[in-house]
Amino acid sequence: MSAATTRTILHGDLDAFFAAVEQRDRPELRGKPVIVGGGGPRDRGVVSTASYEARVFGVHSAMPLRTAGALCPQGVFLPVDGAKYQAVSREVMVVLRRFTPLVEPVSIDEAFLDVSASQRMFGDGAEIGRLIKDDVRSSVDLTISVGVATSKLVAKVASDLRKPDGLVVVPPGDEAAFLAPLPITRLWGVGAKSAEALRMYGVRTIGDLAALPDDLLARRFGKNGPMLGERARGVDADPVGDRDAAKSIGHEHTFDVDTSDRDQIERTLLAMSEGVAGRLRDSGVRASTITVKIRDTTFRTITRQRTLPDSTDLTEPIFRTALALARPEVRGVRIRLLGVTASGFGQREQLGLFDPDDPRRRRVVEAEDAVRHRYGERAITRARLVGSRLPAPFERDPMTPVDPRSMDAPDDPSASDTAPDGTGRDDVDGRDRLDGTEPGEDPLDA
Ligand code: DCP
Ligand code: MG
Repeated sequence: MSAATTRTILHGDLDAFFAAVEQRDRPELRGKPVIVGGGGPRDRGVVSTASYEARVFGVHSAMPLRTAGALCPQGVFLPVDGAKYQAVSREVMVVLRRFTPLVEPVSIDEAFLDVSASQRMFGDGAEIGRLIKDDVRSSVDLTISVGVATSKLVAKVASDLRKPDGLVVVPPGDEAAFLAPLPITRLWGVGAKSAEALRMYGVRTIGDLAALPDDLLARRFGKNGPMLGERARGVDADPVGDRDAAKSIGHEHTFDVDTSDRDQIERTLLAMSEGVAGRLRDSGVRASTITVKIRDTTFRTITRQRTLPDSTDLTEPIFRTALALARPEVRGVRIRLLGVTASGFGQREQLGLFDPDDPRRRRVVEAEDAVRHRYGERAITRARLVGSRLPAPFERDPMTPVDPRSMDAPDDPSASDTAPDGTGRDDVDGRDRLDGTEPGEDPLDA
């Protein structure tokens, strides 16, 4: 690879994130097996995460809490404090942005960084990895494992290899040799189904996969097959920040029956504004532009947009703006579909020199977010929305995007983009969920 195309990519992933935050905040829990998720060892939910002390007993994420209780009866079981972890996550992302503007958060506790252009200022990839680890420790008192490589794919595998508190550097040119001895399941995007299918060809390690002929891979895995082979050889040109697709966050609703009822229209706008504001807060961004979309019974579709004087992540200004935009357009018209979208994002931290919002109001909103994260989107409902039968918000949160490069076997239902419950949210590996319940299970149903 020529110097011009050699990139330096870091992947950072916090260690036992939820449990580590709890151990940080309650020093008496340090060194103890801590299990975060649901209500406790008799709860029907699942483990969100376990401290490394608890992992020794075989406890891991997504395991039923009752199983964890049986394996580790001396474990300290704690509920999920989603709002707290989101806040810590944002602080960590701010630390990462000190080293490069090219930061791509992948989930609540991990991100890719392209530091190719930062090396003159901070040193080489390994040095930046060390600096990040030191900075995360001194800023938020947590450990982060870091992988350094020439691609996102290899950096991600590297960060996972020496957890906790790892730093693994893969020099340019060593990618294929580094990956070769590792089990195939370490390769990002190879799920259980693909691993099973590959086992039929005698593939156990990434090196075994790299040696398979492309035409065989194409026959078995379709158009993604040859890409699988390339990735096994450590080839991955995907740029950092490329899927910062969250340039906007929006909700749409199609009425069961087209309506001109003003109250129903306004309640729908309120519900969608609320959903959009919650997603903005979860993502740590504020939006400065609000767009409404209106489709009438004849399918005529218009959009109306307005830029706010101050960017926001709160329901009220979004709803007020949506209402002002929609009101003149919906009068006397039968409406089929409504949408509310927020765009023009800035990071909350970067805008946060002074907070234009009432601090008490913000505390209330944060408390609501905590309940929403724990019990689901519908747990807090404004009086005006009761009985409005609106669908749960369906848009993704940019902090926890689905890996769009997931290349599971075509017959693997987990490779589908749409969750079985039709919400479009990625619950496949539970990363999107903060409440420690089973996918599709209603936490209030316990
Ligand atoms: N999480 C969850 N349910 C899962 C997986 C994860 O709720 N099935 C949450 C809890 C984790 C956090 O996401 O703390 C980050 O996920 P990781 O996979 O990075 O796991 P950890 O950070 O806990 O541990 P590790 O040290 O292996 O990264
Ligand atoms: Mg982690």
